Amino acid sequence: MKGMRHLPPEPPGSDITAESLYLNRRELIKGAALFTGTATAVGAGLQLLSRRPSGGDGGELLAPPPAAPGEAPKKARPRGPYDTDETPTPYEDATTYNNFYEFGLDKGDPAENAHTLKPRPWTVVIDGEVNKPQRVDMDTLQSWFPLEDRVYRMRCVEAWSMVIPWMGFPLAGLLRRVEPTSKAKYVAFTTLMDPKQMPGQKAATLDWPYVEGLRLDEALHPLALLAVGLYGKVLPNQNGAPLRLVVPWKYGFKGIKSIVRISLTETQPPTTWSLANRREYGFYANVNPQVDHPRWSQASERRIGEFRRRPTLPFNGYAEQVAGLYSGMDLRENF
Ligand SMILES: Nc1nc2c(c(=O)[nH]1)N[C@H]1C(S)=C(S)[C@@H](COP(=O)(O)O)O[C@H]1N2
Ligand SMILES: [Mo]
Repeated sequence: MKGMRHLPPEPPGSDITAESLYLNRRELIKGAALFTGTATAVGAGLQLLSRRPSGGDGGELLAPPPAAPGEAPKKARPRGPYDTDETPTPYEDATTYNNFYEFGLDKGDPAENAHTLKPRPWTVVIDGEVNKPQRVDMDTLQSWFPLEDRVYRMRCVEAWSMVIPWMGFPLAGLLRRVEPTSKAKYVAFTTLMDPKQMPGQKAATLDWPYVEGLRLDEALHPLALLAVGLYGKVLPNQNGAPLRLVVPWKYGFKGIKSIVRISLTETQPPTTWSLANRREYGFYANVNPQVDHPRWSQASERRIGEFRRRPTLPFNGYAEQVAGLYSGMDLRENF
């Protein structure tokens, strides 16, 4: 129903502040032990998740458990060229404070409701402007690529942020495998459409299924990741199991969850939040502290677990790697 469209698609500034303050208080109570625990759980996950049997219930532990208090921390893998050394957000927060409107509009809804999603068996279609279209089982797709750990900042357009240790493989590897034709200029992504598994799709909050897109050169950038896990575990349903996009220099809504289709196209594909409100959400959605959202400032953000707001960085701190993709473009125009 079009009448829903003028509702604020994402919570206005006042709600953001209130929710984040609540989380900050909880973090204080839980104390610092959890932080070190999640940080050490990140390493070693690569090999473990690679040889994991099929089927993910989201709770399956794929890395050694974090060191107990007093125990020497497990040796972490060396930091890769794309990793931030910032402290990962506690697992508990990254998996209970989510945006996944297919399961409800409140941050706690996805963790509570996403058990109805069945991430296996799962088929992914890769088609459009490619020489080798595929219709492939998720486990087969995953077996094509070695899994990598990537610790990325994530900045939601609502002005909160997290640091998440993902596991996945570069989108570029998949795209090269299917051989884009010379006509391919964009990559379009589609989330599962199934109101039985995703009850939020029964409501007209957004145009379903959720769709997203990237320009082909953006999609080929080594930072663009298809994630199948986080914190050394299989991706929980609420985080977009079994396959979700991560583009850390863009606002979080570009990171489409529970992907069933990846299509290469000649023209710029529609994207869900631009369809909902094209004045507020553009196609590019690069993190940009100089271009405010019409209803709130993007100059700073609240890192979940911290008290003070911190300045938001151009391209979410990845300018050195990605700014060249946009040379000559007006980033106010193409927000
Ligand atoms: N299919 C789908 N993908 C989605 C969303 C959604 O509602 N549906 N929300 C987006 C938004 S706004 C954000 S900030 C991130 C949140 O990812 P996380 O819950 O894993 O932190 O997912 C993005 N991907
Ligand atoms: Mo978001």
